[in-house]
Amino acid sequence: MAMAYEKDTIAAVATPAGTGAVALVRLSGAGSWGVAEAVFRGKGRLAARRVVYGNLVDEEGRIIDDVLVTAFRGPGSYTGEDTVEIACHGGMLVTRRVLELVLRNGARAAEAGEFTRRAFLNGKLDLTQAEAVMDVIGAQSDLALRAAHRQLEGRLGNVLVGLRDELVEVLAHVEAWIDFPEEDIDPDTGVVLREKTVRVAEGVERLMATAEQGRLLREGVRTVIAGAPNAGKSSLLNRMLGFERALVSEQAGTTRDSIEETINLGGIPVRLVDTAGLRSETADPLEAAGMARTRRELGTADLLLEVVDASQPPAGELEGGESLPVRRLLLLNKADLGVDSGWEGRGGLRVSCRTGEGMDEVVKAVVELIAGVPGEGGDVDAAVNARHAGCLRRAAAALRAAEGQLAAEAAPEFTALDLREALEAMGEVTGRTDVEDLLGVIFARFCIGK
Ligand SMILES: Nc1nc2c(ncn2[C@@H]2O[C@H](COP(=O)(O)OP(=O)(O)O)[C@@H](O)[C@H]2O)c(=O)[nH]1
Ligand SMILES: [Mg+2]
Repeated sequence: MAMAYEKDTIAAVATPAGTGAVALVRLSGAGSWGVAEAVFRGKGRLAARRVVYGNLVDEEGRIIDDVLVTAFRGPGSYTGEDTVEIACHGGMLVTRRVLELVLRNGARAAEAGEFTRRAFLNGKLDLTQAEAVMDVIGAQSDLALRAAHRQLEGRLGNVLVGLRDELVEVLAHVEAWIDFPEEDIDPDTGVVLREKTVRVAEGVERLMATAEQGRLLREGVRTVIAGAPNAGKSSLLNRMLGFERALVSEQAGTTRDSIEETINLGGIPVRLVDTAGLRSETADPLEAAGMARTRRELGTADLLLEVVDASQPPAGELEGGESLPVRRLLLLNKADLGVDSGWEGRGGLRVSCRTGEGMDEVVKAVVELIAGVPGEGGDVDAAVNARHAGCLRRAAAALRAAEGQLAAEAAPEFTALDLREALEAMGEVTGRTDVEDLLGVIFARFCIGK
């Protein structure tokens, strides 16, 4: 693979700013070994994939730090270029001195994300994998991390490459009709091409459908706890958090403001929001403002935990109709006092925030609602992000249009336009748009017109 981007040598501190035992200064580019050799006095010379101990010295021969240096030869490195990693002591000052030293000796300060950008440009990663690097670093829960790792492995890219290859075959056939109109078109071929197009469209749409799950995994599930005053909403928040975060009182209307905390529920990041209780009327303007806020929270929630005092007969569910989230769970609280027979058949979970009864079931039910897999925290093969979803939506629309053209036996030029648009949109997801090359390969196999 051609080195598209080995012009200059970049350097950056790869570890977070702050004090630590060690810090890592990373160099990448054709000149990186040269830069390192200019400032390093080691017990032995740099060698690929070997760790060498020694000192970094400045232009006056003063020792800046003692370090471990690991060198890599491209393309067998993260960026695909020659790379050097300098592990120095993790003080803020010493780290800065090391970076300044390599910058004075021929390296340039890397821009944000430049190492990974080079890895992409040198064909080490596709775009989905490059994005997954950030997802792995930013992951806040096991499930999000697992999904990010799968994407880093290239699963999403592989699925897309498979779909794209199938589609390029279809396009090759359609373009053959355009290029060789005198060739007889096998009537069955049209049907087969249409079937293939539909198959690819379905694959793209399946990926698109994971976008919602991707968002929930990356950003967390906004979960609003709502219900009548005194139902036990604040008690539920405290129970789920495992400590007393919200004020609990037998006085109705204690919670006026929304309280938000993030917890890890079965591997899913869940943002719990405790709200002011909803009742039909109040004379207290502060409580009224709290209730208005609760309604707003409900409008943006991914999940609703509706808490009721089940020791009392039902007195009207949450109204609010269309503004309530689709995912909801009814919690029959205060089960320790006994559940009123009026709640039978409502399908709620019996819980007690006082004794902890039913809390495991709540966790299980929430995970199931979000991940769709009971118990084991879900198994997400691909969870596309918003950028992917945008490209995939365009691809799906173009594919469905192509399907229509094929069904109507329209002029192949129109079909080809739609198919190309779909391929381009799919290529944008991975950043690989080498359709012309692929067409060449397929045409070579085709032997059209002998
Ligand atoms: N017996 C019993 N009392 C509860 C339970 N959960 C909450 N409470 C009581 O109900 C009252 C209201 O609780 P709170 O969490 O402040 O309700 P909120 O207004 O919905 O936030 C408090 O006195 C709690 O101690 C429960 O499961 N069982
Ligand atoms: Mg409360």
